Amino acid sequence: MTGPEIPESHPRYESLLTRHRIESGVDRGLTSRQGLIAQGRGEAFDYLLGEETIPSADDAERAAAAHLLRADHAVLSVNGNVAALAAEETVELAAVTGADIEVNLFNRTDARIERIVEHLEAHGAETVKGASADGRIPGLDHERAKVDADGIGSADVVLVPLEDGDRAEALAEMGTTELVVDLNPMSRSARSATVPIVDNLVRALPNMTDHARELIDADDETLDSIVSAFDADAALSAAERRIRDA
Ligand code: PTJ
Repeated sequence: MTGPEIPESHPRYESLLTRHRIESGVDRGLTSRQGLIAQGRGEAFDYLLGEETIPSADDAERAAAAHLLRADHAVLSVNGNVAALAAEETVELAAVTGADIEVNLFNRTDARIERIVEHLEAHGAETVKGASADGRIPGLDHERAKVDADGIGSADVVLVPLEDGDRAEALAEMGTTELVVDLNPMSRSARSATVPIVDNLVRALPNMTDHARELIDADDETLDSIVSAFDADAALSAAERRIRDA
């Protein structure tokens, strides 16, 4: 997976490894070619953030874990970049929090949905939604609006990593609590989120799983207090400050 050309001693080894995973995702028909562009944008922000989980992102990941644990019906949305970068980590977070997994693509094709479902199953997912597409996100054109009625269509909490701003806003307008992972604190996706997580997906998901494991026996009162103590505007400002001061 690493490719022989990346020595572990390289100072940006992790970043190059992540890039290689996206390339391989495109080659395997999991990731769209636009996913390469999204990756490049993400890398630039991650470089400025110091390629680490900043304290405000850790707080957001804890708040997101609390939301997932107290949800009636949580769904983790998976696109082509998420499948290539963090299939196993997604399956693990779903297992710990009891969330559903749904493949939900911006550039939707049935073939890519099918490949991503198989890829997630190969990484241990038992049920993966997204193929039936019998629900709609209101206010979007046909292909981008498709969701499963018993998945994202009826979820009270949805985790949407690396989402297009238009769709993130439309999802938020459905009244669902939206947890967004996006390295750009100025993106419309991050700004429309209940919990914006300004961190690389490859760090954010395992950290959310760690928080969820730690909170698994917490009572509703404790989870509610973590959720209400989280301040989305403060988290976005902290990330923007870190980038500007880089
Ligand atoms: O697989 P599909 O068809 O659903 O398409 C998915 C992409 C990602 C191509 C689509 O949603 C898209 O075009 O997204 P955008 O508008 O390019 O936005 C992607 C956002 O994610 C940008 O703000 C990037 O900075 C950010 N990003 C990229 N890589 C990561 C990331 N955020 C967190 N972790 C990353 N690894």
